[in-house]
Amino acid sequence: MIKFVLASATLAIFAAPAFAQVTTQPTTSTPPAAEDKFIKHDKDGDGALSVAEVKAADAKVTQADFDKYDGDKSQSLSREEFTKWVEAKTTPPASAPG
Ligand SMILES: [Ca+2]
Repeated sequence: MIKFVLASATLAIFAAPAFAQVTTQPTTSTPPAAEDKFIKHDKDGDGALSVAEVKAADAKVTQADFDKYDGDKSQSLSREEFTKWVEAKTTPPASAPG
């Protein structure tokens, strides 16, 4: 039992530096263009785009469009949701003839 405790303590000592090196890097894969647009349209800087902010950016956007990408129905688009929208808008439809 004592050996087990010692072994655990030794592991903890070796593990400590590894924990110290862990940095909290954001793992967002947001393309720079979408990220840039997101920041530009996020007028109140709360990290999400409300329907008003989206409509201010593009008056043609309807509530239905908004709801389609508001995956968690939070009435705002997160960066992730907005990026999906941007990608959908910038990617030509796969059903295009040819
Ligand atoms: Ca906002």
